Amino acid sequence: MIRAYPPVSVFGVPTDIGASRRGASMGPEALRVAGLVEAIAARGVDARDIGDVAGPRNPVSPPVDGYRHLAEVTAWNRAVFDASLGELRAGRMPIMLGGDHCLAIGSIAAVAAHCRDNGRKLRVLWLDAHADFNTSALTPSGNIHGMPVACLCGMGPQALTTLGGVVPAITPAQVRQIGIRSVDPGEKQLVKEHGLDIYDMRYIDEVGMRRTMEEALEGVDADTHLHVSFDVDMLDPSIAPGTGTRVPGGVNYREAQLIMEMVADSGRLGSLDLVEVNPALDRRNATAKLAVDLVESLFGKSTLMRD
Ligand code: 6HN
Ligand code: MN
Ligand code: MN
Ligand code: MN
Repeated sequence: MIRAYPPVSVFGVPTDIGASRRGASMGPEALRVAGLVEAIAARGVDARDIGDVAGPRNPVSPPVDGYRHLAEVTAWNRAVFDASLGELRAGRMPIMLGGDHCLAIGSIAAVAAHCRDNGRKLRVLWLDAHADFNTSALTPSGNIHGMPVACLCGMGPQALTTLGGVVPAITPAQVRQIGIRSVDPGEKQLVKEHGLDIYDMRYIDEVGMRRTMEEALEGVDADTHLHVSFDVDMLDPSIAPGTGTRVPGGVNYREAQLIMEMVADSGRLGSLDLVEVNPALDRRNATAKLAVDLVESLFGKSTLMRD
């Protein structure tokens, strides 16, 4: 299948500011070393590495009022918002290399703003072991990488919920979560209240990844911008050990490929986050290499004879 992709701009966000485990700050370099930009270019896409955005150092301090490093998280997310929106306005597809998952607040707020400006629909595929729907009152850790979906849906500190100007940036109805298997007790309640659409591991076990993806992509049409937010801890830790919050029982290699292949087939991929790669916990860059392999599929490389 021949598909045309818009030109791509890859940028790194070297910080672990939203996590308590250090090391995701090294994710962008690990992904570059694994050949991410070259792999996308090899798909016939105009792919450019525009370097890293900058932000404050990690002060490694305890949570205050339920948030760890709120001021620094805000600064990093402003930088991500600006970079993402700049690339979108230039007609390019932003690929944000984290960094931890709190950075999706900035990238998705930018995508939402861009979709509003252009009258496009937005669908967010949240690929993760976690729902990332905590609030300061519910969080067991104070880590803001456990809160981005809630923040984007208008629940969170004002500095983060207002990042893109319009509050909420997105609604739960625009989100589909896949691979989920670790949700905190209070978070579970909030997820139910807001009707977040979650395809958890049990659902994937029972109906299979093909039907899961068909359902997650239902309604995606020519007017839809598809944003994929890929937290590598969605993958089973046996194939993706290099990440800070590993949960057993994750998505296997073939299921992950199928996710990416079906997104590619939709032809609607508009932006991507690649987050939570932690080289300090990895084995010979295996997790970054696997992420690159999956991104190739996202850009239409099929393991079958469909190229
Ligand atoms: N991630 N639910 C846990 C917390 O601390 O809120 C884990 C969050 C992990 C976040 O992996 O992006
Ligand atoms: Mn996450
Ligand atoms: Mn996660
Ligand atoms: Mn592949």
